[in-house]
Amino acid sequence: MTRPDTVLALDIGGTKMLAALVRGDAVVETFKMPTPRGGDPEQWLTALFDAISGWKGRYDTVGVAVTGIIDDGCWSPLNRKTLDIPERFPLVATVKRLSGSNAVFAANDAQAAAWGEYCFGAGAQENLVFLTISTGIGGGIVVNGSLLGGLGGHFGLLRSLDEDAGVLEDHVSGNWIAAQAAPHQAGASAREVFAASAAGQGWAADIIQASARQTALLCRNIKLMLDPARIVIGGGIGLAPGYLESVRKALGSLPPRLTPQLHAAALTESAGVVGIADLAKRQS
Ligand code: BMX
Repeated sequence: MTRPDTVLALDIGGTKMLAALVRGDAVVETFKMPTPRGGDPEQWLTALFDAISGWKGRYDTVGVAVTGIIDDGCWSPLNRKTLDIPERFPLVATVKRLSGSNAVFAANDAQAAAWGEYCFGAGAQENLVFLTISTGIGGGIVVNGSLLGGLGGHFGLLRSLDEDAGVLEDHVSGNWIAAQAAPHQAGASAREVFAASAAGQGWAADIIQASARQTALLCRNIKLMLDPARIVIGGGIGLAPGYLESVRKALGSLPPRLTPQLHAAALTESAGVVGIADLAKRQS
């Protein structure tokens, strides 16, 4: 028997794909698999729905949060280094076919997580900016109870005046941390870099501090641009042991009025599925 209050929520990021059955802020059941590095979204989604085929009949509405941008139900990349997908993949139509549901809503992953934290997590119903420091850097902005859509919050794609420097996330996030570690520990993942730092490896601590300094500068600039009551930080890097403290230290001594108030994401990796589930229910 279908539970009308149960939503199938998918969160597809550059590193992992998470499927969850969600009721309000409660995650009832989950399934997680790595985001394949090859193939295309059609194959990835087919594999994901095959894996959760036992959930059929337990949901009506489907919410899909993805890294990248959604326009008219179609999914496109903004930074192929974060996830290399074709332009304007027909995401909503594909999920409708695979799920058998006609109530499918898609949004950017970080915007969905921002909404989840605003409604049920560390947002406390105040104006907030959410940052996920993960494969890339994603963001979401909630102002006066409304979530900004479209490109809103795509802080990872900010550029400096140095045209050759590329985009911000290519100097901060998980992909960058792993690339910086290569000369010290071949093939090390960002998670392994944090482990090496915790084990006293100075090279690893230096990489993490360099990332944290960039994130701190981003938070200072967000405070000046949007003056959110709080900046909620999530993502595999953002929630890694010691990272948020490193960002706070890197803020340095700012006048209190200019100091961003940083909070760890309360919903951790569930923020995206909880947020997209609520957004999808509001649309259906
Ligand atoms: C990139 C961009 C954003 C995304 C952010 C975090 C792509 C594919 N993604 O800036 O849309 O929110 O990365 O992505 O262009 P994640 O996979 O780290 O959650």
